[in-house]
Amino acid sequence: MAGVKENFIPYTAPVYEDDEMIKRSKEFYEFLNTRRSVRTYSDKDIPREVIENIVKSAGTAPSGAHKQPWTFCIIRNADLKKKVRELAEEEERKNYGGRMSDRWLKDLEPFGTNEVKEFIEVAPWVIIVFKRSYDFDEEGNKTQNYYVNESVGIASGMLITAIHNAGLVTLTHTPSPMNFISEALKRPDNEKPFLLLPIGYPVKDCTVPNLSRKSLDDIAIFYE
Ligand code: IYR
Repeated sequence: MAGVKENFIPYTAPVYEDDEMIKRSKEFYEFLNTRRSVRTYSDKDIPREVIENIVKSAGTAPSGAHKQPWTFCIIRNADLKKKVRELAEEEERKNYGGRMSDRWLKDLEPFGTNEVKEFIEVAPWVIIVFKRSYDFDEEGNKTQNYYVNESVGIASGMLITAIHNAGLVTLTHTPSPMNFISEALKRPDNEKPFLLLPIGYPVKDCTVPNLSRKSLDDIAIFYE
């Protein structure tokens, strides 16, 4: 039949009245606005099922041609966390010790970051998000993925949101270069490390930098 596409199924999204929509969107914003990047973690464990649900949430992200070009490496093993920490710190020592420009180091001063990445070892779980630059079909031929950075960036945002929703905290750590992680986790050549996120509870008496967020006027332009 004209206009009916094969392989399509009916879909209905939840629908709310305007008042309810305003309330829900406001509450969700207020909830997300309580999220902070946390650098100091408690070692209190989190059930694996929570981590599984968080990662499944990230896996609902849209992706170019629905290729889902991501792999989430999820580490609880203490030896592996220690190894990743050591290797990350080795790279970060080079970054903070000269690879980053003076201006960059100055921009980071308010956050008090440095080459010490204790959170990788202390947080009960560490997720390393990999992007799959390409894939393989059943015959082993290379297949293409599309908008890989956009897709994996969106999935990572949803991962962070799911972590916050569970009442847990995280931080996006970007050790650079990250090739050491591929080796440590024995990942294949088509996967490239994208982000490292510790997941846990904040340490008791945790503090975060006193930051403010840009206002709506600063981030949005309406064309009505
Ligand atoms: N990758 C380093 C440095 C760093 C860079 C930025 I931009 C930050 O917002 C925070 C840190 C690190 O993870 O320490």
